[in-house]
Amino acid sequence: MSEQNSFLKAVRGLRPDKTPVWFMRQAGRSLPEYRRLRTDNDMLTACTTPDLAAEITLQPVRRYGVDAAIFFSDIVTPLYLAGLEVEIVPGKGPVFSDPVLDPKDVDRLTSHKGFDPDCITQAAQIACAELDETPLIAFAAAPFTLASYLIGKTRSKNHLEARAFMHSYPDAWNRLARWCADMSAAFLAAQIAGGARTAQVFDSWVGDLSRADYQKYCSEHSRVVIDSAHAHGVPVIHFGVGAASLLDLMRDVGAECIGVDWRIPLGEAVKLIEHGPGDRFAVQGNIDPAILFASQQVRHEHIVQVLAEGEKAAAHIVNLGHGIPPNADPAILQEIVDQVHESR
Ligand code: 1CP
Repeated sequence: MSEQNSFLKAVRGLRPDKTPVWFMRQAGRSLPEYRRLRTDNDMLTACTTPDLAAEITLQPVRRYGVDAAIFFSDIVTPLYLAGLEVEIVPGKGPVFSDPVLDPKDVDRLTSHKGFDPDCITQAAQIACAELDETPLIAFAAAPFTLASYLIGKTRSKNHLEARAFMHSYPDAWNRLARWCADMSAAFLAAQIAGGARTAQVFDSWVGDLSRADYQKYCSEHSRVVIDSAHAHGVPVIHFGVGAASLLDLMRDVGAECIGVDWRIPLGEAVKLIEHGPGDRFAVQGNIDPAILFASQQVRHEHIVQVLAEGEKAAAHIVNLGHGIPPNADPAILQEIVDQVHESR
């Protein structure tokens, strides 16, 4: 696959002739073909059955003609493969049977030393064989976001339990976060071995952290994950929700491209991310998922605005500011892909 591919060029901060577009959660519940496949298979079975995971990965690429595929799986798949008891509860998300409540729970978790990556690599290989020129994005969670599902009996508002744990037991937190980083790194490695050409690190819930706590408790662990992708020669997109106050710190963790949510214009994000003249970063984003439910004219104008803001970055990959909501209309997503492709 040539580095002339528009998505691969843009990730590395070089402006391609055509602005690339893909969507977070493009493989999933908004697609009728996904819902059909999932009726007989629970989520983690779909994630660990190579033919199914590959097929679901390919569905949105066939349908929309997006410029990249994202590997179909979940951030907790490596932990499930490592033997942890976890269920993906419909409408809710991952729930672990034995959550981390105190430091000795961390010792129990970290005794799981890894997982068999074969089903992941095979799924990526099957998907890449059909994708041909369209790149596959590997993904994994950043340690804070992964740990936020492991800590506490319920998922607390603003991830209070995870943050309380990190303050109460800094040593145990660091061991847990480092273990999460190693699991995410191994998950990326398995996808890259199967042919993925870029990695996206999701730190979806990082926006709940203060700048000081991000630096003290999280950035070094996120760096482990990003460095691991770089060690395989693959560029990285680093994404967080509600993370405008952290963008400069996230940039320092080392990814080539920063994913931005819908809360700030891309031009403002670029000013926060770039440290000075000549410092040119790629950005990804940031269509407001809410406009998927607005009128055609509102949508059209919003996309024009996002594209104009994207011109302020070295390179721009169009995406939503977070994942596709399950009740979104695929016809509207198609319209967005077409508008972006016709734009330049
Ligand atoms: O019942 C179903 O169909 C399950 C719904 C679902 C799907 C389709 C879940 C449960 N995960 C996924 C797939 C998924 N998860 C992908 C597939 C590829 C694609 O984007 O098309 C990816 C990249 C993820 C990553 C993921 N899982 C993240 C990070 C991205 C984000 O949205 O911020 C997070 C936070 C999760 C946890 C998770 N898994 C599932 C849900 C509903 C959630 C979020 C729960 C919550 O809000 O806490």
